[in-house]
Amino acid sequence: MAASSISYLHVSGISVDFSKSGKDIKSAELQLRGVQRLLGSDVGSDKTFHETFVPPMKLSHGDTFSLRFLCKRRFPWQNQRKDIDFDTEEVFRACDTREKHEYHKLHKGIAIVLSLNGNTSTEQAEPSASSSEESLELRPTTDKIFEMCPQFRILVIGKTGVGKSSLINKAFGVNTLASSKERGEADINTEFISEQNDKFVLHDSKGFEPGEEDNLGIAQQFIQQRRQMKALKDQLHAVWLCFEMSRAGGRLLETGTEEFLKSKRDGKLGDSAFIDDYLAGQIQTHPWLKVPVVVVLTKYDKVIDHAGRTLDYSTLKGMSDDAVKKLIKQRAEAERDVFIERVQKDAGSNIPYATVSTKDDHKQTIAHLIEVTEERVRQHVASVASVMAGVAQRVDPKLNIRTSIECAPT
Ligand SMILES: Nc1nc2c(ncn2[C@@H]2O[C@H](COP(=O)(O)OP(=O)(O)OP(=O)(O)O)[C@@H](O)[C@H]2O)c(=O)[nH]1
Ligand SMILES: [Mg+2]
Repeated sequence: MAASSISYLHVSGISVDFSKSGKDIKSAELQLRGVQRLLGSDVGSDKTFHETFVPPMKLSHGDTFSLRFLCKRRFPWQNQRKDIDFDTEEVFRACDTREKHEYHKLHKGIAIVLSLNGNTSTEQAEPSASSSEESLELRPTTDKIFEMCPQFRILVIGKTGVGKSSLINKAFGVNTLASSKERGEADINTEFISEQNDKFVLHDSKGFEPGEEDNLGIAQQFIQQRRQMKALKDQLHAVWLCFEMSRAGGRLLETGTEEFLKSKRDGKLGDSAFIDDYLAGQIQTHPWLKVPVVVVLTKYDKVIDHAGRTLDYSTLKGMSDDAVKKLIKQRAEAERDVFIERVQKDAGSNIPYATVSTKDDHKQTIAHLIEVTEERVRQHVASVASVMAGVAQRVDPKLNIRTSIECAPT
């Protein structure tokens, strides 16, 4: 079968081996058609990591597809980013010629293997079918999150007008939220329950604006209280920390936000000194304590608009529309990277993030945020299950101390 007859490929996984590169990679980011995926949460001492994509990522001809590595250096300020571009057509050809559907790439000693779904080679481009499939693929789906959580409880933090309600509406398809308290009394403890989906519970915090510093302590205490609740349905399954880049750009983050991110990085979101005494050293790494915070950069369409409006048109002569679009995208991404680097300075480089827009032509950004969130929720639910199993077994005394502290009611 000729490569040109393959309309798209499914990329179902990636393996990276950097043991022979002399580099120390701490995380990676895969970019496909402007959608990013964080990789490397399991970077092992053997200097390899693997990631499986469920559902697989769809790769079409002409897609921009790249991998970015963040490498550790001796000093944090020497951290380095390395970008590797994939030649999409080469990936298609590899799938066509290899018996095993894999694409291998070696870049300065870093061995990368993409697993490609074997059943894609005979799929024929059918314009109407492929466009409906496209919209299906891009339709954000939160089904898996609701399957994992008997009740999905999310805390959304962000300034007034940042786009929290619009985002919740788009992502979860809920727009009428009944409050557990009388109007006017709403605070972070108020449960907003969706009238369309009673498995969805929202807690809202207006962020840590100057003059509202108390909100930081309140949010930390709230997260701590929820973490210690025994029933999975009462726990907090995700925190979305929302920023509007176009408004925050150029300024430093508010002190409260910085502190929140630092406390997240240090595993200290509400941890008591009592736990610190007992678990010194282990606390940072225990997954139970990894409050699933995702940094959400809202209204990304405005960042793209701004990047377009501020182009120097005299330099664009002779460029195709596609080349100009690519340039605008690169400028927007550069702005995003500056912002994210600032956030990572406080939160650590492994903080997951997503850029979103609620505009209809940016649906894939919401789908990506849901994917990132789903991954974190899965880790959280699995760690709760393992701690509960530890309590039930009462085998390992060290584990017992840890689990009984963690499960203790407030
Ligand atoms: N351009 C653009 N506008 C957006 C986007 N999301 C929301 N908005 C607009 O931003 C304004 C504020 O959005 P909301 O969703 O009400 O913001 P909020 O964070 O819930 O605000 P509070 O409830 O006051 O805390 C509305 O006019 C929205 O239409 C987006 O992705 N792009
Ligand atoms: Mg709102």
